[in-house]
Amino acid sequence: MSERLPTSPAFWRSPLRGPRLTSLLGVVLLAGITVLFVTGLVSYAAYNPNLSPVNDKTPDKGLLGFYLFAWPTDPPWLYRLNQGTHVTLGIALIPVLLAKLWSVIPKLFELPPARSLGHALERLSLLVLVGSALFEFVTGVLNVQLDYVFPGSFYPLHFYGAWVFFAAFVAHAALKMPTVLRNIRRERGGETGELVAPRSDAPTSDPPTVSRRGALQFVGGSSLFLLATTVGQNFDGPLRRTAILAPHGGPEPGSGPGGFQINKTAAAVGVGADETSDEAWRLVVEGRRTVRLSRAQLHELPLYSAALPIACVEGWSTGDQWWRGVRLRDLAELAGYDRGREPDLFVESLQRAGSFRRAALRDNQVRDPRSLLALYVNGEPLTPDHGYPARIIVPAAPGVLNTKWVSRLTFGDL
Ligand SMILES: Nc1nc2c(c(=O)[nH]1)N[C@H]1C(S)=C(S)[C@@H](COP(=O)(O)O)O[C@H]1N2
Ligand SMILES: [Mo]
Repeated sequence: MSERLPTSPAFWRSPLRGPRLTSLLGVVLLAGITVLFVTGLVSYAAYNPNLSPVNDKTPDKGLLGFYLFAWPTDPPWLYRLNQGTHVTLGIALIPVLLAKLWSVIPKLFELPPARSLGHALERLSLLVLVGSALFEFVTGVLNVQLDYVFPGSFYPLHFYGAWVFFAAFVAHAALKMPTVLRNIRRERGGETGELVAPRSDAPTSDPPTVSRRGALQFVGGSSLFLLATTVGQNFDGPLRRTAILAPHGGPEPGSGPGGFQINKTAAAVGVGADETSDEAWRLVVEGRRTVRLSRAQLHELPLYSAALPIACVEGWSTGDQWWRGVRLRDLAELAGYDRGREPDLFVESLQRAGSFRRAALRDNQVRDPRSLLALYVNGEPLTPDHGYPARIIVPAAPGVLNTKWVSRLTFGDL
């Protein structure tokens, strides 16, 4: 067999590639990806997907939706922590994933394709594993960096991809665990950076250009670099500016009461002053009865304050902002629902096109006294970019449910 073909073991000449490296990287990924999977499922539940078809256009999750639960409103930083962990960890694991793929590349090209049925299944599961892992990392990063480039919706793609991946991952980890443990125990000598004798699966290695320890340090260093340049997007002030690799989700917000991160500006979604002025804008509240309110009339209702963050699915979040406005449960009462019997809520924005102009909230979110139709933030009227004249803010909810430029609230069971 020619040495120039990738199907020949001799084609892959790095002596670093070997069971110990593969196993160490595998253990790191086992732990990291388990956290990614769990925080991902939790994040999906936070999005109220089964208040369909409003929040998710592919309502029928069937069996895979078995675990969905009503997302709580406490603690208020719940989504912020969950999503910050999911995105930051996912980005930091990229070098580990790439190194792991590099370390097993020869296996993907092995000939003959299958020696037995068992071997065929193992290779098939490896293909599914590699394919779906790449799919999840690529869709996740694209979503964060390029702002929902997907046809249809990102959520079902990433959600189904995660389940395909996890099935292959569990099978793979179970099959490989005995080998992993053996490799890590047997080759302790490798820890000093010495290379153990060439193995039979790397018969014609080139001389090493870095030690195995050097390679691991490179991978770990790359991970730490990504972590250090991403994690700042979860904080305010100078720390936020360290997030040089994170997309800032919009223009620099500047300073002052509205000086915190903006997802989409009013200009970007075509919401103009002609529609938001006090003369033009009316809030329509529907339910058992319909009420139309101007901004001045909203001020005749009791106003309350709540300190709550904005936490985006893309992994950035702000610290607590001081919101002030009308309680959603008071508006439910205006729409004819008794206190304590608040229904779900469908929210619509002035925005006419694009994503996130509508969202559905669950009854427990409507009932929480901190859930507001906010008119003010940090002591000033909302800025146009943060949703003037009125926006939703709900404790612990993903940013995407906090609709800006609200025009209509429809109370009722969804
Ligand atoms: N009408 C409307 N509301 C919206 C959005 C939008 O694009 N249009 N973006 C949502 C998303 S994804 C987030 S993270 C928050 C961001 O709020 P902020 O821009 O005030 O920080 O607003 C939400 N509300
Ligand atoms: Mo968002």
